[in-house]
Amino acid sequence: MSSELVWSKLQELLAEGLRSVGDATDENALVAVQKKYLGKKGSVQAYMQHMRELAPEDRPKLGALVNEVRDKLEAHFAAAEQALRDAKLKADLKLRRVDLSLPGRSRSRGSEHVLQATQREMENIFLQMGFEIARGPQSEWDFFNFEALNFPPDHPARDMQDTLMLENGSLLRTHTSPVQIRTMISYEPPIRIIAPGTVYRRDDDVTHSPVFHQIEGLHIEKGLNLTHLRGILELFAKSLFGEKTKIRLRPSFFPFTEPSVEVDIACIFCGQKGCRLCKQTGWIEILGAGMIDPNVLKSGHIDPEVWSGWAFGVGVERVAMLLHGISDIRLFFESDLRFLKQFN
Ligand code: 2NL
Repeated sequence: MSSELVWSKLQELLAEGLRSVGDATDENALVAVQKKYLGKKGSVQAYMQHMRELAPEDRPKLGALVNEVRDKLEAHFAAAEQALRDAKLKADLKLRRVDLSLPGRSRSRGSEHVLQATQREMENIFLQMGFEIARGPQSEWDFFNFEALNFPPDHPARDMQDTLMLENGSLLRTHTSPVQIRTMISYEPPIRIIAPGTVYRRDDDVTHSPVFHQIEGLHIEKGLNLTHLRGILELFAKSLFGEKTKIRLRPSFFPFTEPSVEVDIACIFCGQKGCRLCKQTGWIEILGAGMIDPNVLKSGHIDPEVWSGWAFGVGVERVAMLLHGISDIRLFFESDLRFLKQFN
């Protein structure tokens, strides 16, 4: 074959290929055409077979021509492929009825639970005063929950009626005092800690929940007395309920403190005129406290002849109920968004 003939045949092949591309109406047809002309055994490549028939000086020219035809066809294929894809997308979009002007579905962000917020607020007051936060297990041994705290063996709190017992002989802590005992054993005084956390009792009514939260505080140092307790707890009450809040101490009893006191705040609802919430007394009880019983210090490996200390316990639910005027403790645990959203 002469180089002129090869040249004109290649031009014909190019024209034919371009026409076939134009005739292909879908992607499958286009791929078939592509294979026919540009595949390894395609008709463009087949022209290389004629190389040997040409004069040596014409051979590079043939190679260049074949490449040129191939490039042109390839460009055409790519353009046709893109055009098919665009047409398909357009047809697809025409079928859809998407109203892009509709507002999106919003997902609400979670927020802190009112109890968590109250606990954090109380923690911060003590952190500012230099107390540290201590934590411990929620399932405890009788020793840390009762024995080390000077509960006599027949104390009613140790009864199954009041405490949730576990099968391995441990129990669900009824207060966070065990954390304080563990801290006393593990650290040298002076000690200034608070132990916030979940506690459990067999108790269930509008003001008692079987699961509730408590913050206990412990201050052990040389020469502490009730005035130190009073000073810190007064500052705590003022920070929580307002600068003008007055407190009073009433004698009470706990197995782990001696003397023991109940701390009241002047009624924040009626200004001490007497109302339903303070039961006409003008005072509302917020926490229990006292000087740590020497027996309890000994349980914590601390010498009561050298060190003295005071401790307190306050209910997180009780404080949150007072701060927000909530009358039923169960609302905290029902996860009803109509209730929870009021505190955001
Ligand atoms: C209350 C009363 C109180 C304590 C808790 C305590 C802990 C140790 C030693 C001595 Cl390790 N005391 N804690 C003291 C007095 C009262 O809680 O009514 N809480 C809601």
